[in-house]
Amino acid sequence: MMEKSIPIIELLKEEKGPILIASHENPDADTLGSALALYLFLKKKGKEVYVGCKDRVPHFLDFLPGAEEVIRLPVDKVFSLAVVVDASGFYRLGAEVKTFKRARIDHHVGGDFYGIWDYIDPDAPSTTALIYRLLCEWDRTAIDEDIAENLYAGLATDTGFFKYSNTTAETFELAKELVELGAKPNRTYVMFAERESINKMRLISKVLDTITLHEDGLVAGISIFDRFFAETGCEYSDSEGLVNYPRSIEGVEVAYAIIEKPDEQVWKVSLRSKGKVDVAKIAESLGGGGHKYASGCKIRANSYEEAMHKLLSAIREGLEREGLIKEAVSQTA
Ligand SMILES: [Mn+2]
Repeated sequence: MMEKSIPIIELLKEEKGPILIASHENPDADTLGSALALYLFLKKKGKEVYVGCKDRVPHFLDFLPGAEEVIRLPVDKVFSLAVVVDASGFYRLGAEVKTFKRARIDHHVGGDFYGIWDYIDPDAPSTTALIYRLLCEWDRTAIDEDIAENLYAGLATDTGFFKYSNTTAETFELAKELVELGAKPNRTYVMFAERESINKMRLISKVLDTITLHEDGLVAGISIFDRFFAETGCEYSDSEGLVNYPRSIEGVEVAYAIIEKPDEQVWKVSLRSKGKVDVAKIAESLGGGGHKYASGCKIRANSYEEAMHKLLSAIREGLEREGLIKEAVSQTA
């Protein structure tokens, strides 16, 4: 491999002050795995480093090495440098951070730019893939089992355990290297897929009752009302990944999950594409963002019906853009 210089490495190497590595709110394995891997590595390098997240580490991520060291944001401390990982900007932290310098490591398209130190590659299958590249350039021998486990967790989950269209030969190459460095694929899978609670099963049951098809079966979605959490003893984080149920239906191109968030007075939406439709564009038209195949946004509306109307209109426009359905005008003509 050619010698590359990644500016963020120089910035981190030179940093003498306190560093914060921050994951986005409602963390998933890629953001937290990235944050923890970088945190553990920098700690080994003798840096004064902290790893932070607005939310408590959810049950499904509590096995990630170093998870118990995550501090809850916001904090009073003023950092010299803060790095946000796997997020399109600091606004995705959901908490204020006091810092002199900001940087971003991410694989989302678009988003905020903080300077030449930002390390962004939308072609990377996961942000942990970028962190791995970065750590290899710095000192591959410092990547221990715990770091490898965090990196592997982000790679495995962001590729749907090597099933999604972002899975390439390079993804397996990377997975192979991480396994050689100590990641344990079976353990990771068991931790993610076989630690569900009975409450979560009851939540899934309620959510599956809401499955609806639209646009002649090209679109399917679920609605998750706030009362479902209280009724089943689940938390908001238990809704993570449920969008894969409507996605799994034959013929569906776009899947959505719409989740009531009364505390923020919004409806949170997750969008998934099976390949033909760019759901990042749909999310952007609603003020959100993401990748071509996975994106999200928040819809402000006075009622569920109003939120659904906004969402389905935006999805319809997305289908029209790809020529999957004819524009409404020509249909009525
Ligand atoms: Mn990611």
